[in-house]
Amino acid sequence: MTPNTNQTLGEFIIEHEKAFKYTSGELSRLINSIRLAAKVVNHEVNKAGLVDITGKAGDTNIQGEDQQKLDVYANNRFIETLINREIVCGIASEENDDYITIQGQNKAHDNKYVVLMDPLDGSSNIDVNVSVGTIFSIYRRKSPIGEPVEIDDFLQPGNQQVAAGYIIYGTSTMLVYTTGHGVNGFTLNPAIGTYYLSHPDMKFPDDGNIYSINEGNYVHFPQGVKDYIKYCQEECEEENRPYTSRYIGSLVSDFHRNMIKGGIYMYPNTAKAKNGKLRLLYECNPMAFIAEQAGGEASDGYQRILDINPTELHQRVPFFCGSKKMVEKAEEFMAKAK
Ligand code: AHM
Ligand code: MG
Repeated sequence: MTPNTNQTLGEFIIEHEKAFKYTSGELSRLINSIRLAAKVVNHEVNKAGLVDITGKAGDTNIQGEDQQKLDVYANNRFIETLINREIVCGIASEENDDYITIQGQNKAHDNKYVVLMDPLDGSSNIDVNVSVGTIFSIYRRKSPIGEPVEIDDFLQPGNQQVAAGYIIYGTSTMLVYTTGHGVNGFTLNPAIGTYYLSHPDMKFPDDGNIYSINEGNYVHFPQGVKDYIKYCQEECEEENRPYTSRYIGSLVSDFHRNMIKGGIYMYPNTAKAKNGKLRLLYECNPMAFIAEQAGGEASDGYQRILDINPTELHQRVPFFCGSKKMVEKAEEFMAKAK
């Protein structure tokens, strides 16, 4: 079927709800709620440069309202939207210590999905006008409907995800998501507030020549990563090496570029950070699900990210994600140096 680039995200969701026979439309409504909250957050992120004019974060503005830091703002907007629409039974966020239990109508715990999210990833980049993102991950609860959610509803391996996606607040704002049937990207037309299908069926090139890693941590990297970086930098005309190094320091942006152009993103464990920096539940699992759905791979250096059994909400994990051949090559170096 030729993709219809005039199709809006709303139309796409309805069409695919029919095609994939989502049971009750609940997942569609949930993605719709995320789409809505993302528009509100986008509006605020776009004004970030004006904060100094209207009052710094933490201050009170002219109307007497508190100016919030943007990551707190984004967190509140997503949580409020999901709670108000009574669309999920629980939320876990990188910004909250514990998960949130949500009661539906009549104080019943009758919704079936939980959402895990990083409401504004890479937020340290906002001050310098670099793209940031929201990452979300959706699971079906394991506890019985009608009961309050439990920690085990959130501690599910990534291979149980029903949907995952990200919003990139970039030169244009995009929402990219998967429900396990490929990956589609929608670009926001800010004039009318509508997302259009701009990147249908997104695919990671099988191989690539971009590597993204914070090389400032080089001396603390495991030997396998040092060896792989050396491989990336070596001359080899047939294999298009040396590769190009590109690191924005904003996971969503680095991932998005690599998915379009072909590349690998790495945040390994270091001598200082034994499990790396990124969070399994809010960052790595959703990005890994998207990567695999786009034909890429995601690993902790030795095993598939999506098969890791989480033990705690804010668990960190080393992350290697991108074009299949590149991730496999990095794993090869990790195994050799073990
Ligand atoms: P955050 O969730 O505190 O924003 O941290 C996650 C971010 C990623 O977006 C990015 O890839 C990474 O941290 C950059 O870390 P570093 O500055 O250590 O390279
Ligand atoms: Mg983050």
